[in-house]
Amino acid sequence: MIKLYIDWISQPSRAVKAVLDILKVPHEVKALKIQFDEHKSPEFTAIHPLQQLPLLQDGDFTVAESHNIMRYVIKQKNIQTHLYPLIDIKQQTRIDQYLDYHHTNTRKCLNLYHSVLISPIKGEKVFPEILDKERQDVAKVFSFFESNWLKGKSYICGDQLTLADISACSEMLQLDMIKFDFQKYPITNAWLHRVIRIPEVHQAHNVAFKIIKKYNPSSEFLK
Ligand SMILES: N[C@@H](CCC(=O)N[C@@H](CS)C(=O)NCC(=O)O)C(=O)O
Repeated sequence: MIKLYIDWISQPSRAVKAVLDILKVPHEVKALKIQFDEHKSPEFTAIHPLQQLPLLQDGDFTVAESHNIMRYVIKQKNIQTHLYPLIDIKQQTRIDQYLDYHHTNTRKCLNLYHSVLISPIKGEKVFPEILDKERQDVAKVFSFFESNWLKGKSYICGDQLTLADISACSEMLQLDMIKFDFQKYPITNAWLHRVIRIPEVHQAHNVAFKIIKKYNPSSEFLK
């Protein structure tokens, strides 16, 4: 059976887990804790020298990179799904366009989350000018969601849920742990609520919700 190595607090890990669950692909979860350097163990390093999660193992074939893992499973198992339609090259290309954008744009949410929540826990100094820049980066991402990715559409690539939404939702929701004001971006906020209500996506965020409950108990996403 496919093995999926994840950390529940890792945004790309949660996104892959939700996709495998939606597609009902049998798999065994191997949960590691980055916090305790479990992804740097000799055993894990032997299968993935980059020491990053998520990782998928299909027999002796190893697949890294969250978006690549999602596409691999769909192509390998020839799954017909609107998440990434194998028969529609143009829609695939649209989805890939977002997924490529994600790494160097939406993923910047991670930096702000890290500076606000993780750095103080670790005793790391956060420079105000860096924090300012991270806030600006996130504001730019959210503004672009309002004005472009979600403009006139229910989902990033049209009227149906795709891999793009699941990846983006997992990344952006991490900001709920630092009480980000999602209501400043009403279109994006409504879309986030729509995506997180999907049972498999919600379930993949169980651990994230525990952290949200701790740091942001009045979060709208807990209701
Ligand atoms: N582009 C990668 C990003 C993977 C990534 O950054 N994973 C983080 C967790 S969210 C990780 O493994 N960090 C551990 C480390 O770099 O030491 C993907 O989409 O899978």
